[in-house]
Amino acid sequence: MDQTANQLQDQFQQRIDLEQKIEPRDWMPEKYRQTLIRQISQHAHSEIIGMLPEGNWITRAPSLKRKAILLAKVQDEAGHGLYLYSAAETLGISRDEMYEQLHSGKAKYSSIFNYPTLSWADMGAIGWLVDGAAILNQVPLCRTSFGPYARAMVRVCKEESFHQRQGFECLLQLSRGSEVQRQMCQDAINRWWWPSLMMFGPKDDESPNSKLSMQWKIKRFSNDELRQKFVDMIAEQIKLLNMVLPDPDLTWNEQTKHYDYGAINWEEFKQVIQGNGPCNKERLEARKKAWTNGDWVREAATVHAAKQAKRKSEAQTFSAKETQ
Ligand code: FAQ
Repeated sequence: MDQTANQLQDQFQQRIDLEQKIEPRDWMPEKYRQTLIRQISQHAHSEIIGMLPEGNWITRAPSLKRKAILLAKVQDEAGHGLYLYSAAETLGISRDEMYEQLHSGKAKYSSIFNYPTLSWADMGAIGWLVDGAAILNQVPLCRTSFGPYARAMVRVCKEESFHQRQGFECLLQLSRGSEVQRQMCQDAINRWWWPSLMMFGPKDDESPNSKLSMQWKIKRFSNDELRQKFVDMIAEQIKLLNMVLPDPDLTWNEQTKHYDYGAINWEEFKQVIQGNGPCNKERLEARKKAWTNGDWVREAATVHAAKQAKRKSEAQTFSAKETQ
């Protein structure tokens, strides 16, 4: 690396250390740009694919109130995807390229959305556990070093925390209901608990991206630190539901002041992120179909925009002539 490149790298790291935000037009190492494109686009894909498991229950919500809440939540996730795609675009990648990476399987999305939603209680479990995990991971991202990502996350987090509360409230109702409702609630918790722990990513010593992401303050906490925070939070909240977490090894550790928990099935995680989870194929097919079906809309919008631009430029030429 020549001297100028070294100086640029040093200045860049100094700015990060001083907690200054990096903006799209600032100089940045190519690896920083690529890491952000990877993380932000995968985050955006997760929000969009994340609409599918819950969308599955919109027509079957048990009341008008629950249907309205679920519709609003799914719509919020679409909004999160759009802010995030926009933030990634500021790094020089187009939205079409990002979709292409998703559809070809090159880009990942969160493992959690490859599990099926089998009962209404899953809507509560997703809100409480999945959005709960998402918030713990995303609140620190409001302080991430890249300005557009940090700013997008502020609104996302406000909405996610509302989602989590509605999920908990949904499960609370079920937990106070009939025996069948209580069983549904416990069953949903049993199925979503371990996949939620996997959302935080591999163990720290097996997380190849963490070192640089922490140095560049893209990530503020490690995968294991956030996972532990989540376990500590949920192990307390579940007491209010009078339910149990499906982990016989979950115990309070007086020395560490944290909950110890059992072994995560990392082989399952690996399989899911390699495309072999229960719903991977179905999720990707649904996205690809939506893309193909949206072809005519994109074409019509492009033609409309070109017409508008032409009319605007003709009007400008006309008024310029008038004033001569
Ligand atoms: N699933 O080296 P690390 C939501 C990949 S949004 C799939 O530790 P990193 C809202 C990782 O990409 C949920 N892949 O990676 C909602 C990497 O592969 P690559 C999404 C995973 O980036 C709620 C490899 O493993 N949230 O839930 C997963 O430093 C309800 C090695 O991993 C975000 O995206 C996984 N769980 O740390 C919507 C938050 N974990 O790319 C609807 C932003 C790891 O090198 C309903 N992202 N991998 O091929 C992050 O904070 C980070 O990217 C981590 C992973 C923590 C996810």
